[in-house]
Amino acid sequence: MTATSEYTAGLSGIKHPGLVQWVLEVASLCKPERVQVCDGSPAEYNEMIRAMVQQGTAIPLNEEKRPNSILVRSDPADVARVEDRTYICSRQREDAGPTNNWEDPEKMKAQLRDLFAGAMAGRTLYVIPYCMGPVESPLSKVGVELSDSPYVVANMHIMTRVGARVLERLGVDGEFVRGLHSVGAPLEGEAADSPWPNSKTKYICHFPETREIWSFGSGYGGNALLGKKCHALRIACVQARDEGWMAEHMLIMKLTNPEGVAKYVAAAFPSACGKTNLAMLVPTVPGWKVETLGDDIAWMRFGADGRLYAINPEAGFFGVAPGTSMESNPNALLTAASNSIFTNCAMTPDGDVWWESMTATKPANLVDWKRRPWTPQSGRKAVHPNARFTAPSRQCPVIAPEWESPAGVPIDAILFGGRRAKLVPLVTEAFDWQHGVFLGATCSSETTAAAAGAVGSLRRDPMAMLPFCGYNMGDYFAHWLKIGSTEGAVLPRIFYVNWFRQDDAGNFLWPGFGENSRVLQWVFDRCDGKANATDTAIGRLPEPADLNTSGLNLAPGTLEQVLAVDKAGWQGEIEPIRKHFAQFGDRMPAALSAQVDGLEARLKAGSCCCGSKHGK
Ligand code: O2Y
Ligand code: MN
Repeated sequence: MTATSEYTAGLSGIKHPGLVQWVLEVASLCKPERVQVCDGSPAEYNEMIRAMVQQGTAIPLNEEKRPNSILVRSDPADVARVEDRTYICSRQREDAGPTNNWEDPEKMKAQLRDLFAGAMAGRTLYVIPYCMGPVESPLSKVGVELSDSPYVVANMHIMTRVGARVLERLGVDGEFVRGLHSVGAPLEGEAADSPWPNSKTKYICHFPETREIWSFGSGYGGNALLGKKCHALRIACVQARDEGWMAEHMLIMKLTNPEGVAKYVAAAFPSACGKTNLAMLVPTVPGWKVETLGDDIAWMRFGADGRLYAINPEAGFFGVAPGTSMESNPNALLTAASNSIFTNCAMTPDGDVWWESMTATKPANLVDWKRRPWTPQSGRKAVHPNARFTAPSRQCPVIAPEWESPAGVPIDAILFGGRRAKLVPLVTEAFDWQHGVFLGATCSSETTAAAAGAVGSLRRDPMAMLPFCGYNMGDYFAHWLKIGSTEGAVLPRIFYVNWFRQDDAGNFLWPGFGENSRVLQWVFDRCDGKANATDTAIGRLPEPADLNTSGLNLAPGTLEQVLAVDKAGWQGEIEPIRKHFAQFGDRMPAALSAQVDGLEARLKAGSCCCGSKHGK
């Protein structure tokens, strides 16, 4: 079936002429077998699962152990985001900036049109109307993804709100982000489909000026589920700049103290720094409660009271599986107890999933993520390091009751962080918003496996947005500064945390996980004016006595080490920071360059400006 009139037949439920026209244009380019508009129903979800099982992509898991869940195994060469294939196609190269791959939009579209021509032959083109954020929230945004992958449809059902109610919100002329995705593997003749088609050619392209995404050749995660990184971060941050709000790579959590007072914290960490673990943390400090609103993305807008209100645009978690256990993150494990999709995990003989660190003892036999028999003696990992679970947020045992509040929640504190073995103290509070923006702009982390590429090297990852900022990062810093100077703004305090500092023998100094609640308590109490801090050259730090360490068994001197400000070491950061900022040329806000001068001056000044108590 290729005639436009036949495609039209399936689109009668769409009242938006612009959307109908676009779907028809795409269909006539990609030549799918048929077009199906997704309604977001459980029946449709089951149909996708059936299609994946039939294709050999998915295996249903044991109903007793993991109800309504499947295991999917990708092609071994399609396992993570592909930053080197990710493009920001703004008209001017400078508007993409030095941290993004850039191509001229018309040139890129011409190349993409060639790739997409006939790319969906023999497949179904799914029209996925989705809403990022609660459908009834003014802070939410609509997108439509056109994809030829049932895996994408099923994941979008969990990760976003899909279907008729979204089309309803869109009306006849509503704005929406256009996302086109194909696995790039047309079905020719009678040849059998592959369980996970994987094209050698991959392009993840963003056209921020026209709010479009074209993704070709990968079926995995952030490359294919276009609502997540592509829409909710790369395109949304451009919309946010234009409209005066913020789209950030941040978890959202609710902290409640023993007196029942609640505060909301948003936190940005580079990929795979334990954001999901922090979002769902089980506090070790008696009487404190942590609830989750989101684990990856926050959209924030000023409310009438001048505070920043955040929503989580997503409806599910696409979490890293390996390392997730009842010890490290019981709430994540419980969230994925049913109705979940597991990608590139191992399978147990009784039809459940397994991954490294899930249990203290390794199963005697497994089928690994590459479909090979595996035993603990195999001498290799059973699971890909970027194996994932896709699970509905509503199933999280500690989901905050207001997680879908249309108004969002008022943010009291913003945390930045990264994975640094040396130098960076456990927690530092910014002197003010501008200094906080400086801390965010200089975020750095030792890399992990969430993106394809080198593991273990240090990279600057401003506000954890390096792979996700859809425009020039210098302009992005300027936007942060502008937000801070908004009249009537009641701004969150900004902090920088590092759970990963090590001693000279390579041992972690801080136990992390639930013990991070001690740091959160200090953050909370700082916001309430109830905790002490001491001014240092790099910011305001707690003294060991200012942290609640009751019941914490740290070796003598460890707390001092994890909070130490190594002045000589920080002097060594000045030049790398200047170099990092220099790449943005005249787009770099002078106020942030002045912050480097300020840091340098404070470090040189010796003790005169350090060590002064900044009390409650
Ligand atoms: O999209 C992927 O393939 C994995 S990356 C990811 C997934 C969920 C949340 N965050 C990330 C990230 O890289 O930041
Ligand atoms: Mn992320």
